[in-house]
Amino acid sequence: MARQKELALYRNIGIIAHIDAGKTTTTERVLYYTGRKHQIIDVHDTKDGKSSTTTDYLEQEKKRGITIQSAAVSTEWKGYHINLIDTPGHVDFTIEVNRSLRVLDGAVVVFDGVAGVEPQTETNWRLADQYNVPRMCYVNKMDRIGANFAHCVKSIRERLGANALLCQIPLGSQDEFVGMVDLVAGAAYVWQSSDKDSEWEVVPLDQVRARFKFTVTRDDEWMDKLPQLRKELIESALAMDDDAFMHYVETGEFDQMKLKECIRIGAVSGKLIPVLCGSSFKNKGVQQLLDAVVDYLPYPGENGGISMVDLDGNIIGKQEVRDDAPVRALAFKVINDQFGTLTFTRIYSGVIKKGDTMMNVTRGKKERVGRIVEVQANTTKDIDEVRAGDICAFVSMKDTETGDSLTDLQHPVLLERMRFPDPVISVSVEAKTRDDIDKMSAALYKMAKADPSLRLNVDPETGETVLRGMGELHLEITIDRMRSELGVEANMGKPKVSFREAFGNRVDHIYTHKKQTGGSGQYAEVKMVFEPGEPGTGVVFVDEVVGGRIPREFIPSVEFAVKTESRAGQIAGYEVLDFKARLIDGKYHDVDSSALAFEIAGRHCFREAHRMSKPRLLEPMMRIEVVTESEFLGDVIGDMNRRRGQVTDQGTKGMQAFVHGFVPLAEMFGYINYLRSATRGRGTFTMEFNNYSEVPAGLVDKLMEKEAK
Ligand SMILES: Nc1nc2c(ncn2[C@@H]2O[C@H](COP(=O)(O)OP(=O)(O)OP(=O)(O)O)[C@@H](O)[C@H]2O)c(=O)[nH]1
Ligand SMILES: [Mg+2]
Repeated sequence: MARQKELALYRNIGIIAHIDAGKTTTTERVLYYTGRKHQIIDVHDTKDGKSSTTTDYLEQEKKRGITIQSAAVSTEWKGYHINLIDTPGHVDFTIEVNRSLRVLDGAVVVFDGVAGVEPQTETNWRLADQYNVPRMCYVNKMDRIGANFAHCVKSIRERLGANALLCQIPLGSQDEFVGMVDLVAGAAYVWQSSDKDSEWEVVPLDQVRARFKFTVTRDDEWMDKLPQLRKELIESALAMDDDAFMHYVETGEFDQMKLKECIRIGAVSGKLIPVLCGSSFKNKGVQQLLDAVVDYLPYPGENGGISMVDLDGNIIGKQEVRDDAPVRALAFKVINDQFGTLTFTRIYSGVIKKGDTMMNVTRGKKERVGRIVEVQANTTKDIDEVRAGDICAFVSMKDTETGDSLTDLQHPVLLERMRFPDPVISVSVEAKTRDDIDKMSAALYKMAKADPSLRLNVDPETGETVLRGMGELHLEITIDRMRSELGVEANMGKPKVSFREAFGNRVDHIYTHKKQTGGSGQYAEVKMVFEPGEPGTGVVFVDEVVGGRIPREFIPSVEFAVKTESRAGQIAGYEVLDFKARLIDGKYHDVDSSALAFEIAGRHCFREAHRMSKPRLLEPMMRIEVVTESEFLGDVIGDMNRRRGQVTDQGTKGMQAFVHGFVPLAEMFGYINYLRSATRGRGTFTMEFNNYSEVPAGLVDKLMEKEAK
């Protein structure tokens, strides 16, 4: 079968934002206006458990009114094929944003028109920077009391450092919000009502000032500035094309198509960030947003191909997004539900047909392609083949996990890896009933497989099961989903901080493993140097043995020993981060040396060296934002200091005050209760992992004692 739709008619788009900005509400409108759904369900209508929005369908999402996992849906708009991923805003589920951005070509960043840039907007924006994803901004909730477009644009420019290109200006705000001026088209769109099927009237730009008068002064002032704003838009956009720009400067004329083309060049290259506005809830601006997605965000491959890497992650080449090339695909999400396993996959090049066999290069295993489906609103549609640029789900794949590279059998290669965030908090988990004991480990294993930001450990000595994750909510939801989806009930212990350890000083150490038991003995000697590394450098093993002082075949055993042993440091068994281990010399015996003997020597050498190095304990340091009424700010700051926190910034945000700072996670359990009582319920906070920082020497024992309880 030939290609049905050319690549230029594809858009793979993510919706990202801070919690509650209106991503799911917007997605729901998109599905309605693109004809995928015949009714709109609102997030707050779902708590009865009977209805759900398309993308928030988990019991936990409905109950809490928040998105927990990203969901991919496909739809059509004006002849374009759009794959859309609605992501969660809550920081505990940041893995979902991460993996979505990894496979998307463009993103719509949604803002709450009252709040402007919020902490997770910033985090997600930086993630999109890392993955090089072009984006545009949609200032939603213009109907809310306190909505302030100017404030939002200012925060987009200042806090995100974005070169915001104002393509739309709202017509009024709050209950006066009736539509928007489209500076590109040179016309305003005015809705008759907030009904989902309400039509909009097109008003020529030169009539707008005379026709609209708003009671909020700042809204009204925008109307005076329209001619100037349009001029600015045209100039900034045409600057992308020298000829068009010169022509405009000389004659004052420009071509409308050219203008859009220039905005597209700017947006696709990331030089310009188009800014739109609307109210998804009041059904204003969503169709225009879709038009802008099509007009300004890139099609697959428009920004270049996908990087291929060697086993160490070094880039070895780029694969163009083309059908007539080897298959290159990346699995980015695995869902287990009543239909079985769905493996969501982005295809970068080649064609995959039902019945094909692919290579999972990450795991070195073959995978047969049984069914291929496209997920639409509430159904899945079977398809026979997928091509370069597509996003689809494979049904019932056996071995493929998130982040795995899939290719054809003839041309295996790894694609650039996904980065997974590090879990900072842990809980012990205990099955509720005897019946559940056996089922629990299998169930938790399944949950952890689907969510790479979860880690599962079973202590071999005590048999205790420990689950690590991104935050209290993340772990709570995991346990609750295990109950509702897999029928296994468990109790969670008190959440604990996931500390880390590090080497204090450089240590040179020799360890000799010698054992004589009857017949053959064991003998291995290693001489190693351990040095603390810079944060983020990981565990580096260097083989510096010369002259065959240790036979080649035994060296991997030493490396293996150091790497596995570093998972439990000598202070209290936490993972040891960032160090370099150099194997510089050693001794062996022709008969008594073996891989096992060298492994044992490596393990002991690591342990003793770590102990001797004056090891340091590291704790997760969190970036926090608290927003509350100004009158409570003093108390909140005082409390933050008592929690060993450090304030970096404070100020006002609309009618409220905010404080930014860093606090150790160890001091933050139950913070929500403190904040509620200290601010009479009028304070909110968001907190996310920033870095690992050294625990002050005097506190190590106290913290470890607390943890042991
Ligand atoms: N007034 C107003 N409320 C809105 C608008 N859009 C969304 N909301 C409301 O804001 C709340 C959050 O909306 P969601 O769509 O769940 O937000 P989200 O960004 O998906 O949130 P998370 O997925 O949890 O991060 C809901 O109560 C919506 O009804 C809007 O345009 N105006
Ligand atoms: Mg949502």
